[in-house]
Amino acid sequence: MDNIFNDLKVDGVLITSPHNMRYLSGFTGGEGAVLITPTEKFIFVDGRYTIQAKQQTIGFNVVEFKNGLTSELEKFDFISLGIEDDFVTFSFYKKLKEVYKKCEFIGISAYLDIKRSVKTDDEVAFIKKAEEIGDKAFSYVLKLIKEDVTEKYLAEEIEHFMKVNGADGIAFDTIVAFGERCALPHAYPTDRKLKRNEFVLFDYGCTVNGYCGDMTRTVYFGKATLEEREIYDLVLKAQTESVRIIKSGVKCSDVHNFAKEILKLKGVDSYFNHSLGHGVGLKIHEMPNLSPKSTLTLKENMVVSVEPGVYFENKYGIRIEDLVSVTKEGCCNLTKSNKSFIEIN
Ligand SMILES: [Mn+2]
Repeated sequence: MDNIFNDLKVDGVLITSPHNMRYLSGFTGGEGAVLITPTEKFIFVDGRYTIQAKQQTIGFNVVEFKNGLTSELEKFDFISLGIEDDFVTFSFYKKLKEVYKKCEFIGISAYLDIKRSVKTDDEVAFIKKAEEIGDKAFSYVLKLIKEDVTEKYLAEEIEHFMKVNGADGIAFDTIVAFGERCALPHAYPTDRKLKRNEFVLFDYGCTVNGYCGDMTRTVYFGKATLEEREIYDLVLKAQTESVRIIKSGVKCSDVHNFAKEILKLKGVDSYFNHSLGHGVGLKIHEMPNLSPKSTLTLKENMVVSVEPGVYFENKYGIRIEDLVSVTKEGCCNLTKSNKSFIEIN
C-alpha cells in the first residue's frame, strides 16, 4: 500500500468501505474514513469509535469528528484524490466535489481488489485457521445427522460449534440443504426435515481475525442410487483434478473450463451454473474469480475456492468445495475434510 503513490497518480487516498478500512488500518468498526497522504495517515471516526480506533491502528492520527466527516476533510486540499468507485455513494461523491472543487477523483476499487487478492503469509495463516475450525465443525455435524433433523438445526449447530471453537464470527449465512433443496446453490436453511435416502449439503465458513473460511461438503443419508453415486464421483473428479492444475501462472478461466470439461464426460456440464471458484480474504467473495470471464492469472499467495457443483431441479444437487492457497509449484489445500462419498445410516 505504501507504494500506491507510485502506482497511481494521486496525492491522497480516501477509504470508506469497512473491508478496505480494516485492510489498510486494522480498524474493525466499519464506520468512518481512512485518509492516506504521501506523508501522513489519518482515521476519522465519531465518538463511539475513538478508543477502538486508537487501540486497533498503528501509525494513524485518530481524529474524532464532531460536525461530520466533511468538516474534517475540508482541512485538506487535493489535486487528485483516490476514492472507492465501487463503494462511494452518489450523495457522498457530490459532497466530496463540493469540498474539493478543483480536485480530480480517481477510482481505485479495482486497484485495491487486485492488491488484496495476493495475501501475505499472515493472511493465509488466518484463512487456514478458519478452515481448520470448519473441518472440525464438519466432523461434529456428521454425528448429528439423523432422520427428522431440520436444516435450521444443523446450521445453528455448525455456527455455534465454530464460535465456541476459536472463530470470531461466521463468514456468511450457513447453508444446510436436504434432498431437492441441494439444487439451490445458495439454499437457506428451513424447517424441512431430513428423510432417508437423500443428499445433505453443507456450505459454511467462519472468520478468524476477519479472514473468511469457506467449504462445502455433500453427504448422503441412507443408501444412494448408482446414478447419484456416479454423479458424486464425477463432481469429486472435477474438484480434485482442478485443484491439481492450480499453480502460479495459470489463467483463472482455464481452471474453470478444465472443470467443465470433466463434467462433460457424463453430459452434466450444463447443470454446473456458476463459476468454479472465487478469492477469499476479508470478504467472502474477492478477486480473483475462477470464471470463464476472468482475465486474471493466478499468483503465488492468492487464496481461491474450488467448488464445482451440479444442480438438478426438484431432484438433488452436489457441490464439493475446498480453499487452496496458490504456490509457485502448485497449491496448498487448506481444507482437510474427507470428500470421498460418505453414506450415513
Ligand atoms: Mn465458496
